[in-house]
Amino acid sequence: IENIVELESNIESYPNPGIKVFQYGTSGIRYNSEHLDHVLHRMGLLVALRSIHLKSAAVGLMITASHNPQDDNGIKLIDPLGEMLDSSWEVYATKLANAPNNQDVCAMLINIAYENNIDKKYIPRVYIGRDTRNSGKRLLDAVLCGVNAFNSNVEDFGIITTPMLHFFVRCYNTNGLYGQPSEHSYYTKLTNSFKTLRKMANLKNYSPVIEFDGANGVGALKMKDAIIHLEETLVINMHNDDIMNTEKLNYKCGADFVKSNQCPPTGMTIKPHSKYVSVDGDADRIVYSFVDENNKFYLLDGDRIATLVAGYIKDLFIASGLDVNVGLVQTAYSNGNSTKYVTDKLKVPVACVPTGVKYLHHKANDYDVGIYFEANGHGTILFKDAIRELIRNQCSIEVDEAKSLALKKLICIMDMTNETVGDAYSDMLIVESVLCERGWSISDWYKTYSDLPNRLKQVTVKDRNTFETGDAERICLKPLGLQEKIDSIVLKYSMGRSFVRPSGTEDVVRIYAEADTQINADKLAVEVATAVY
Ligand code: 16G
Ligand code: ZN
Repeated sequence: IENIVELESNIESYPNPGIKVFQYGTSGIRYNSEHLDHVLHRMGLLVALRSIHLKSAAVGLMITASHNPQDDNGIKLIDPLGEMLDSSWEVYATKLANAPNNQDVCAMLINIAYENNIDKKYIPRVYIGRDTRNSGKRLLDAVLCGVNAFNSNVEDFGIITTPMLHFFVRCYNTNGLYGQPSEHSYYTKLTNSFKTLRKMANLKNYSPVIEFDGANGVGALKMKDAIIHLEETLVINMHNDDIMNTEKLNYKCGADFVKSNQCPPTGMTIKPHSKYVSVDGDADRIVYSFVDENNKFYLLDGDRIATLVAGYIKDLFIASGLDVNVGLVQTAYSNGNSTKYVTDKLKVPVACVPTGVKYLHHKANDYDVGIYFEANGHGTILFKDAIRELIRNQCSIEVDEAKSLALKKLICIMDMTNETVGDAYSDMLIVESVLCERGWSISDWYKTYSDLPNRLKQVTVKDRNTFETGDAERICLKPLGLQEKIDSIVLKYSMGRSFVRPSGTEDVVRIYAEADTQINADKLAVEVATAVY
């Protein structure tokens, strides 16, 4: 840091009004956009410093509040391989966001530089993107002011999806091996492998028609661009694509609405047995759904996608003759029957970790091929570098036709996957590939296993920090005695399971319950909620 006076005057442009205490949580910082200017400015400063620390590697800053309402906004910071910000720096982010006055911000930055032995000779490189929210442009200016305090190389990609920005960051830092940091490269990489695989696929009951619910956000905008690349493979009918009226963003539509309310998105006509795809406000989550001839609603959420993908990949490896360890990572929210199906039927090992993508992502790295999905529709597939190489090498020398075909298909799946983070577009291509390969309609997919009836509830408590969980959130350690109460309640229910955890994003405690019937799941949730009060 050359010039403290300059830095101080930069910091003065965005003082902290001191209205709210922020926390860099499981998915960055999110709040009503009115109060975020100083936070985004400081995140601009921090991300530039992070890049200097990482010797000019590109780091990413995404301005988004995902599935939250239009009035909110927020930030997600991205590390060089497209992964989420390292947790030691999350602590800095929280401290900086809350520093009361300008001198504190300046002192903190100097302290971070000192603690990390940061060598100021490196010029930072910062990649920026934002979703469709109205406040995005104003907050971008705040970010730019912060980033430019360090004379950074800045690339503003404008309105893009969160997973696109993750992808671009990784592309830059891996010298083009993963693709180029451009939308064109992103679409061609993912879509070309999709089209190649499609040429090898089976059709039968499969239908290429998709009714796309864009949540009136960036997912819709980008799907319109993608359609050109998908010609002759998918028929995508666009709905909820009104990005001009931003109050419609995520409103009664999109992946979070459909998953949370277990009902079809509004804003479109729902026809029996059509295939509905809903994404969220920054297009990192996806769920499928349909209704039958009696208008009964069926949801195919992250658990379903995970089981579909795990089964397919496992089969491809068996067919390829390669002995590779494929595993699935879930959270406590995953439906008990999905876990059972994957373990007993697919014979794929399942790990359970606490809620939050970074925990799933981390755990997935333990397998040669790690598939992870949260029930809410956020997930991807991770291939170890060595496995990637093994597949490609084996494919180039394989003489057995069936094995060679399986290897080619695996390569297509690898190239279609955005491994940096959950990506609705990439996930959709993967799901469509597997469905087509299997020759399945959406109801065929649904028939693979049946979900246990379940219920989510939340209760407002005085202090959610008095709740502490263990064993990947499946047991409640504090308050003392609560778990014993939950155990004795659960015992009364056939197939009963329930857990309680403090939310990482809101001031509430969440309760999940599942049992043999919907009535019982509801009752169980109520009983456990009563024990929590
Ligand atoms: C965040 C997480 C999401 C998780 C949710 C749980 C990321 C990118 N996002 O949105 O994965 O499901 O929090 O929220 O990690 P809760 O703690 O309020 O239940
Ligand atoms: Zn999202």
